[in-house]
Amino acid sequence: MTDVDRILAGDLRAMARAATAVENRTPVADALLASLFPHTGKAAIVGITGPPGAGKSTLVDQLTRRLRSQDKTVGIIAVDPSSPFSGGAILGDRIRMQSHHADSGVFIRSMATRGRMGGVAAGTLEMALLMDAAGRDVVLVETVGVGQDEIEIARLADVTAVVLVPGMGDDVQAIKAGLMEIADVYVINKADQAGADRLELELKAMLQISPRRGGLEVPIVKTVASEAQGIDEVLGAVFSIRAAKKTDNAVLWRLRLREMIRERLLDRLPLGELDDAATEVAARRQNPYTVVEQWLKKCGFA
Ligand SMILES: Nc1nc2c(ncn2[C@@H]2O[C@H](COP(=O)(O)OP(=O)(O)OP(=O)(O)O)[C@@H](O)[C@H]2O)c(=O)[nH]1
Ligand SMILES: [Mg+2]
Repeated sequence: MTDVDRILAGDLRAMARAATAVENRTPVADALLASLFPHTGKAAIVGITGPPGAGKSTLVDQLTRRLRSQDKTVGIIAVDPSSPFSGGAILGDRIRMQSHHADSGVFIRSMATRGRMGGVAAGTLEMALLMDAAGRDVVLVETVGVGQDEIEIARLADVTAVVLVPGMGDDVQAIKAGLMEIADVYVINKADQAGADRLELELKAMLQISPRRGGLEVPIVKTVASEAQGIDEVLGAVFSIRAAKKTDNAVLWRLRLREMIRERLLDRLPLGELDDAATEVAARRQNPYTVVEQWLKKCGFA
């Protein structure tokens, strides 16, 4: 039996080996993923994003419980934006997710972005595809919506849920425009706290002024994730959106292919050679446009 066969059969140890190869971006990973690819496209890949502390991990945990009670297998990818110097976030998630560790129906991996913009999407997509090929019914991808990463997540997820909480100051105005653009469904978590109704009204008003492109309705679901309230409603919304969005696949793949190319180029190109030039540019002895142009030429892009 090859590793590909083992993964297709859902073998956890083979999956874990492959996941490590994907994390380390070894050539083995690409070969493996190429063989697995024809077997992907079945899992529901769901992005869960939103501001720090909104309750994303709690929601992922509850969604997982509910899915498991329906006998669905789950993959969880926690994308950790923290730098190697402040890697606290991941630990909290790991501890919270430990309740699933004895359950072979839940496969959990975290991906560190290590501060690399754009780096998250390719590796995370590949991790999701690995779980998809291994027969996971649903893959939940948690990212913190603080920068570019959540936009990247929308490119790899079939459905993106943006988790918001009441009392975010000027509420809707305070929410990053980027988060608003990618939401297929809004989850107002911590609905046990004051201001949930107001936030819902503001979101509805905002959606009326600027509806989602493509004309799909963007549902708003209120949850108290810590009390397992609203979980079925979130799942219901996610699965109906996924069914409605299916035709978007070519559009998604166009974005994904661009991202994969960007990622592989960054891996292969001698970026280190730019270090000296960076010093020169910072001192205004060279201009960045000429530096980039010359470097691209040197790399074979005439
Ligand atoms: N009151 C209330 N607290 C909640 C609810 N959901 C989660 N929490 C709490 O909010 C805190 C943050 O929850 P997490 O699930 O870690 O939030 P997160 O969005 O994953 O946080 P980061 O990954 O660090 O960005 C925890 O103390 C949870 O117990 C809720 O519905 N109501
Ligand atoms: Mg979290």
